[in-house]
Amino acid sequence: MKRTLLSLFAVATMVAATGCEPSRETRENIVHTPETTTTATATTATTTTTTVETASAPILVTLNEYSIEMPATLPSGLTKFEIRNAGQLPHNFEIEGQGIEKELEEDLAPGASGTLEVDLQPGTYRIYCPVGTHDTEHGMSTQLTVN
Ligand SMILES: [Cu+2]
Repeated sequence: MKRTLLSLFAVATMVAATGCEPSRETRENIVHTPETTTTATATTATTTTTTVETASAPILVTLNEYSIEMPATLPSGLTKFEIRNAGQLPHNFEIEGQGIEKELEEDLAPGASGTLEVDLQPGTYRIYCPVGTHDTEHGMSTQLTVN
């Protein structure tokens, strides 16, 4: 009996104060909804950023007369090489080692780029330009070590 009376008193007070019909549910929504929305948005933003950082970036390779600029060591696994010809002559990118022999399907014109995906296994690889005598007479080659 005491509880009922208290509740009635509370309801009566609120009706008097607001002039409309109050309910506990409505009051809770008004108080908590904005807080919940803010938290959910912040969490989503953090998750998106993490996913972008985790994705493996392509390995940049720059070809020139007569050099191949790229990392000397790389971790094993599926690797995407992004190769750019920064020189004045056509060049290509060929990788040989551990039973792998791959090159770009077409030579790169000056200023052009191409991508080559290779599943790298641990070991050493020879990387060179197969165009003309760039490798044999001009030393356009380098070595890659995969760990
Ligand atoms: Cu070349």
